[in-house]
Parts: sequence; C-alpha cells; structure tokens
Amino acid sequence: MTISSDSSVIGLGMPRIPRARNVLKDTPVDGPKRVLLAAPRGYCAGVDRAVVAVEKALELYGAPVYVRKQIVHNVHVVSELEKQGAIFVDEVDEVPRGSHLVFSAHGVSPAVVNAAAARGLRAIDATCPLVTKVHREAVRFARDDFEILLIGHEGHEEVEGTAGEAPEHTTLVGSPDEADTIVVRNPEKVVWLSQTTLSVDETMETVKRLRARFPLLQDPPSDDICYATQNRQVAIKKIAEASDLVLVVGSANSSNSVRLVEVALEYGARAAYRVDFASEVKQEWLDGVATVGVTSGASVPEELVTELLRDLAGAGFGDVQEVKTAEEDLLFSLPKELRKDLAGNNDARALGGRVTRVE
Ligand code: 0CH
Ligand code: SF4
Repeated sequence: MTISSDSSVIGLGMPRIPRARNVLKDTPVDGPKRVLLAAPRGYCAGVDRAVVAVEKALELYGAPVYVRKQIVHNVHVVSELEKQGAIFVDEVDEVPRGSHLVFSAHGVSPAVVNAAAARGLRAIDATCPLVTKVHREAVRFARDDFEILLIGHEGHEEVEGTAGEAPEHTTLVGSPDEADTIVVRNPEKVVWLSQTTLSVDETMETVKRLRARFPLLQDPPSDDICYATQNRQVAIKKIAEASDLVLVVGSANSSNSVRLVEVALEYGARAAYRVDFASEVKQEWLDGVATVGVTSGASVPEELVTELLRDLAGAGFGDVQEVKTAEEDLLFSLPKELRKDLAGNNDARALGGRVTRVE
C-alpha cells in the first residue's frame, strides 16, 4: 500500500490494539483500482483535547475517573478509555461524591454543572471551546431578550447543553421543514444559532426558509458549524463524484460522521456507508467498484482508517491518493482544572495553536 501524500494527524496516547483483518476479495473491475483519501479527516482539536483530558486525569488522579456521557461519540475511543480506568455515566447522580468527573466535548447545561457542584464532584470541563463559544452567544442573545432559533438535532447532548443556557429563550429547529412551521413570540427579535456538527448545506437551507418567514432574523456573530465539520465536508465533496463507493469511518451516534455519508451521496458518490471498524465492510459493497473514497469523522482515531486502508489494499485498492483541501494545525490547551494540577510538569499541551483553511 502506498500513500502518495503526507497527512498530519493529531495523535492519541492509546496503545494500538490490532484487530482481525477483514479478508476482502480482489475482484476484477474495468480500469485501475484506487482509494481517494480525504484530508482533513478524523480527529479535530476539540476531540483531541477531550480524549487527552481523560487520559491526563487518569494519570494525575488514578482510576477511576468518571465521564458524563461518551467523551466523544466513538465506540472505540470509549472502550479504550474504559480499559484505562474511565467510567462512563449518564448522569451526575451516578458518580460517588468527591470523585473526578469529566464533562464531554459536547458540553453541558448550567443545570448539570450545578448538580455536579452540589454533589461535591471535582469537575473537569472538556467541552470544546468552539461549543463554549456557542453557549456564550446563547447567553448573550437571551440577555438581550432575543428568541434563539437553535438549529440542531433533538436529544443530541450538544443541543441539550446549549439550549440549557437559556431554555426560556430557545426554540429548537430540527430540519428545513420545521423552519416552515415554527412559531415565534416576536418575529422582530430572533437570531439563529446552531449545533457545531451539522451539514453546512442543510443548515443554510434551514436559515433561508427561516429568513423567508422572519426577514429580521439575525445571524450568529461567527460560524457555529465549526472549522473541522466544515473542512471534512469540503474534502468529501471534492472526492465524492469520482467515487463509486465512499466509506466513512465513524460511530452511528456521531452527527458529523453521519453527515459525511449524506454529503457524499448528495455530491455524487454512487454509494456511501458508515462503519465503526474495517471489519464491517461487506464484500458486495466492492462489486464493480474501481474508486473508493475514504474519510472519517472528527471523533475517529486515525488507526481505524489505517486498518480500513490495510483491508482495502488486500482487495486490490493499494493505490491510495490523498486529496487535501485544507491544512489544520489547531491545538487547544487542556481544560483549566487539569492545567492547574499539571503546572510544573512543563506539559506541552498547555500550548495553543492556529488553524488555516484552504478552499
Ligand atoms: O458529531 P457529534 O456532535 O455527534 O460528536 P462527535 O462524533 O463526538 O464529534 C466531536 C464533536 C464534539 C462536539 O462538537
Ligand atoms: Fe470542537 Fe468542532 Fe471538534 Fe466539535 S467537531 S469538538 S466543535 S472542533
């Protein structure tokens, strides 16, 4: 297997555990077989920070460290952290008093923060700073008595956290169709905000339909759909049309991963599937396929993509061409609660970074 261009991937401190190969047959097709590998793909800065936060908490305080909800929406990441001593819970009241509790990358409402404090838990907030930015916008617009039309998926942790900042001022808009029917108190004082991991195109459609009904609708001060979500969608759009099949590595509850499958199909991929692991790829998906597009969601460690490429190489797809549409070098410093305890360790993760985007 050869990869024709470098990828820069944020690492993960977990040990690599090899899984069994998926033995896929090398069936003949017209023309040469190849993989188009999207870049950027995989870990974003917020996921890296959250996963490293749990690992550092385990190092500093010892197991168990409790985590509210999945730290990120990836079954492999969660199970590897469980092996290291993390215990994932649904709610604060499942955590023994006085324990360390990490809030997930998706963020929490003030009610959850307060419940943890009331229980005497030592909270470590791994909410992505770009999610926190949306929380702050919600607080500010609510204070100015705006009605917030929050575009996002009902029941998603991030939406629950953001809406929880200003429940009285927030109305959830779950789809473009819902934009046609929602009722607002005062159409002259409405603003839209969004979940960070949505489809850019679908969100713009929702906004268009909201604005048709509420012409004074205000925009967020800056994009709520984050750089990582946007960059991964731009990259898959670039390779979708040339792909007979697109494979997205990511978990079923990972909004941004599921969006990549949808975007691939919208932009011309003949077929697209999401898999957690290479072993889930079915032989029949490869029938008549010459070009496979590959990408992964923002919560997916690169080792899972490497395993997929290994198994595809066994099926004759050893020519891997990386298609890069942006450079990413953003790195977030760790949660402040950890930085305090890491002080003096000269921990490089206290450093910041920057991101650049190439369209
Ligand atoms: O895509 P979603 O939001 O479901 O979450 P994920 O798969 O854990 O990816 C990281 C995003 C975390 C918060 O923005
Ligand atoms: Fe942060 Fe975006 Fe990653 Fe979510 S997907 S953790 S908002 S960088």
